[in-house]
Amino acid sequence: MSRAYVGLGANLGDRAATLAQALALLAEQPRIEVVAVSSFRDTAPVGYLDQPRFLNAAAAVETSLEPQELLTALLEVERQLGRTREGPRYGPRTVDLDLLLIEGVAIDEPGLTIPHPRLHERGFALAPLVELDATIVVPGRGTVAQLLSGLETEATRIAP
Ligand code: PH2
Ligand code: MG
Ligand code: MG
Repeated sequence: MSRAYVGLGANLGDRAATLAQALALLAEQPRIEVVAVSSFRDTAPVGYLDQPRFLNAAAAVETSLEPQELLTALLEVERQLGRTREGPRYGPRTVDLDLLLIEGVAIDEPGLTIPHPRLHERGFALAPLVELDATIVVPGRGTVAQLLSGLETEATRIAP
């Protein structure tokens, strides 16, 4: 069994209902057990700014799936919730499930990079992970708590 962390986001429609449905569908997937869920956070959009605010969360899962199979299961949940992929990169979406981390796993292949390549710089992904377990390590970068506090320091610095 592997412990993995999934990031969830939504910024169209009833965001909280969508995240709740996504978590329920995730728990229904074969060989995936959802063991913890963070609170839902309202966050400012990152990367593509002209879009509604997001609701973000994270889930800890135990799985016997291989990484690529786990990714396929996340895409299946997105598909079940009617996710389409038109529109700009980083643009609005009814639901987004991202494979953020798998304990002890580093992969860099086309279509699958673990840890998620932008996790360390995204407060909306780090904050729910800190809530689940502040000691989670992003390989080569530090704990999620260290990474998040670095971002907050940057954001609140006034001078120089
Ligand atoms: N997801 C993105 C791009 N920007 N911003 C926030 N606040 N939350 C997201 O989940 C998000 C984003 C691409 O997946
Ligand atoms: Mg995403
Ligand atoms: Mg995604």
